[in-house]
Amino acid sequence: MLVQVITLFGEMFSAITEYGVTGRAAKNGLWQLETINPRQFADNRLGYIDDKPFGGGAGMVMQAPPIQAALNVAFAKAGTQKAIYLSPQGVPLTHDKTLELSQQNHLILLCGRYEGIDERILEANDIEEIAVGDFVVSGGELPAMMLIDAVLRHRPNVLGDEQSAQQDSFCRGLLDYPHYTRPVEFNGLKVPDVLLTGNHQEIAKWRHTQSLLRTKNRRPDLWARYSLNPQEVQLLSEL
Ligand code: 9D3
Repeated sequence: MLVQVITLFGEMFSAITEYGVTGRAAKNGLWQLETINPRQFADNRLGYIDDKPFGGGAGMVMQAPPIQAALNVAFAKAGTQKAIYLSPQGVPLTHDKTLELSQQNHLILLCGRYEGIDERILEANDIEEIAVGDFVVSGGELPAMMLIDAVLRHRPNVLGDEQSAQQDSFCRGLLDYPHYTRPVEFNGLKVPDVLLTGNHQEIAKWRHTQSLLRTKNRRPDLWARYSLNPQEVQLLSEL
């Protein structure tokens, strides 16, 4: 998968090209990152690509021409005209969306800084706006890295055989159960007895129940959409 990112801060992306699961996947040739700095298309020697907003107000806006030039470079290489703009005004990123994007062989991501980009970029191109949550961060780079990481987890051979994206709890619509490892006692706190019994069926039931209870208590939004099967109704009735 070729991921092209239009950003003023390409160096930040070493977080995903050099570390962890995504870093290993890059080393194994499962994906590659290319960053395009719109500064190289600035109309001035200093590389400024931002200007004051028409209509006034605080902050600066990224100018359309250098962004369009960067997009055109990416479009030509990818052979597609679709791009994603990471933006606080976007549709929130979901598990389903990351799965859909993982089917593509190219991704083109556009990261804003300052107050964002000139709106005409969005009017003139086939661009999807995606946000990562209802909170504010300082630019599109961290959200883009979250998206890339989440997408790559769905690609073949990115996760080891132990793990798999299908085991990730969100694809079942429930939160994960709690995990424990040695020592058996820590700060006077013991590992739940059932996990020490070796009874795999009872352990699976306990974990499933924990997932249900956590989802119900912490994520009423997920719980409302979740439909319990008869076995799960039984598990909850046993409490
Ligand atoms: C005063 C209006 N603010 C918009 C909510 C200004 C503003 C804040 C943060 C403009 C741009 C940004 C930078 N944020 C992102 O680029 C961003 C983001 C986010 O802040 N939250 C959730 N998802 C995303 S994706 C990109």
